[in-house]
Amino acid sequence: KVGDDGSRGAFIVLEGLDRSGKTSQCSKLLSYLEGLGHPTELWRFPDRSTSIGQMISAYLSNQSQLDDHTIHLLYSANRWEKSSLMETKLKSGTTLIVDRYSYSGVAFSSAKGLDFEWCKAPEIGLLAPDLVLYLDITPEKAAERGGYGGERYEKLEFQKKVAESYQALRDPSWKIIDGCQSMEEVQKLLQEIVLDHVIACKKGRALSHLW
Ligand code: NYM
Repeated sequence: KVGDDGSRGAFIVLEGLDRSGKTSQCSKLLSYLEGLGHPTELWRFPDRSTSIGQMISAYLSNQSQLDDHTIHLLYSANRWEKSSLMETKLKSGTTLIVDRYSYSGVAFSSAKGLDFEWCKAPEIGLLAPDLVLYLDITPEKAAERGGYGGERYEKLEFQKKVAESYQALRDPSWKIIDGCQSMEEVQKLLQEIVLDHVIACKKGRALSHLW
């Protein structure tokens, strides 16, 4: 079985606005990599299964009110509480496909007006992904897709600010994928890039930390 040879898994993050197609693409990537025999798991943040995650979930569904700084730190704590397990999985050869990570944390909170550097600070020292895939779609296109639920943030005006924050966070290593293409076209592009990274990580590329 691939992964039993001491090589590590790849840490792959998908980012984008709400309704950019991340979640569907993540599950397709999981089937693709599993089909090729690469041990793979699908993760997402916020991870609503923990007690911190449940506080986040209550906040998102407007069942609780929290100060912007407080919820920001909870999102970060939710990543920290999972970080040692993530590292163990990666080192044991499992590739992690992760739906949102620290970039969502900074993009959404700074869109509310919180200081950009302050937003980045609690993420310092978390594992850095090997690859960030950004599904690029305009806020207007995302809104046209419909399906914004009743959750916080799912409003056109706010998503425009989130898009600007993502723009400020982008670095040249990100792969920007035009998210307006068909689901199949997007998936085909993602598969090629992801497979390259899975292979590079197997060959022993070192894990690093944010930022
Ligand atoms: N979100 C997600 C944040 O505001 N900060 C974070 O750190 C993360 C990981 O949670 N609208 C926001 C973005 C989403 C919302 O995520 C719920 P999802 O992927 O829709 O379950």
